[in-house]
Amino acid sequence: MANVVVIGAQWGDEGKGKITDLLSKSADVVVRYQGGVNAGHTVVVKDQTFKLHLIPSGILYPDTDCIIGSGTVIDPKVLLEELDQITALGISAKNLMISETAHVTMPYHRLIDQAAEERRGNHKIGTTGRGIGPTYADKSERTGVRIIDLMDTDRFKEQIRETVANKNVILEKLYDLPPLDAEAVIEEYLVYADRLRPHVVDSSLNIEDAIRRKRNILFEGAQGTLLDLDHGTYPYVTSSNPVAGGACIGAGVGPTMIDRVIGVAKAYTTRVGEGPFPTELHDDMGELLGNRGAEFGTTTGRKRRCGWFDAVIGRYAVRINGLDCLAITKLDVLDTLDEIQVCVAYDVDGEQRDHLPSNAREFEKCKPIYKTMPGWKQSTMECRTLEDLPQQALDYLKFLAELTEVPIAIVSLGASRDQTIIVE
Ligand code: 2SA
Ligand code: MG
Repeated sequence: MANVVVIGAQWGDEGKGKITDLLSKSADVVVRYQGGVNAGHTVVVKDQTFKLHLIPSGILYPDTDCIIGSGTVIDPKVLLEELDQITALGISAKNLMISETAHVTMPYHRLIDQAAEERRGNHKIGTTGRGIGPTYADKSERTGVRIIDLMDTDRFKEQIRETVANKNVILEKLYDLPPLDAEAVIEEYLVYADRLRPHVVDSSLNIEDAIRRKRNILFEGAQGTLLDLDHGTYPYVTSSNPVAGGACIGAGVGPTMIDRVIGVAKAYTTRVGEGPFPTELHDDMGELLGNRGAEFGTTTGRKRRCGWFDAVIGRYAVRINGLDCLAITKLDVLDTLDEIQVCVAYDVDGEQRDHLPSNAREFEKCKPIYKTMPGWKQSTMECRTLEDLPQQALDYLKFLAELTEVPIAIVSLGASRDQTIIVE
């Protein structure tokens, strides 16, 4: 398996959780490299459903080391709730490591995220309200609180007193919100600090050690390519780098250490939050995909917008991430359809466009050019090899591979581990 990066090739929720869970079986180390508790992975093992936000799904394997890397932002309250949830189910968290250089989401980040969204009115980004943007903003501004600061009680107290005083000006003057009590914040977070302490490490050393020992490392992306701060549909993006390159920065490894990049894409497309989405369906078909695919946000429960597969986005994801192959998930959601549409290019004022525009306003003008494929109208949920698939389903997959110019290595046909076809 070697060192593999798994990323979302669309707008997140592609089913990376399931794919990383499958690959974790052959991984010795799983690393989360960006994002925070905005992420949500649902993993189903033996009828038990796990909803994970920060902890890599590799935690379900007893011998796999799990690292929450330095490029992530950590809300300790949510992380500890997650730890309690998994330990209550009898899963050990002894292999969980947290990078000391990851940034900490504080109560003012959450408040500012939500207040700023409200203030945006019609220009909402549709954030998860989990404080992600403000935590990364403080990191960039060099006023952030890192895990290492949280571990140093005296320094933490000093830092929080100063920071809360500054944030209170924003909360009170800009958003008309009550100020925070720095001492209460300190008290709350020092309890979290004590619980997290046994997990805190200089994670780049652990990763280096794993590389030297030729252990298999899986870098697990959160969100998706089009939500990338630099390469997504800005400003309708998250504040981190979900693309494959983000793995190097957020884990602290050089690009020469990465052997393979796998992109996960749904057999159709979904998006949660605001922003352009050319193949979005506002009709019964959109409803049907949403219902059959159970398209609700793992973190916020928000209804996901649904539409057809968009090969322009697929090609873009291949380019930006250097994808070696695709994993196509939720193919079974299309099982009942007579016909399936695939967007092969865009039409902008009568002209064909084969590439994604960098400007969200221009992207809004893109109308999908569709190719219609016949449906297979039978269940694929029990298929375990390519040969088991109906011919139309094979043709559909073949067409997606042709359009994106990468092979399809994995096909997923349901939430459980066994509902999977491994092509290679
Ligand atoms: P934020 O909160 O600042 O990261 O929001 C900015 C944009 O990023 C989108 N975003 C997501 N999109 C899909 N899935 C995400 N995770 C959860 C899930 C979302 C949920 O797995 O379902 O439960 O609602 C995720 N996280 C961030 C967000 O919608 C904004 O468009
Ligand atoms: Mg998700």
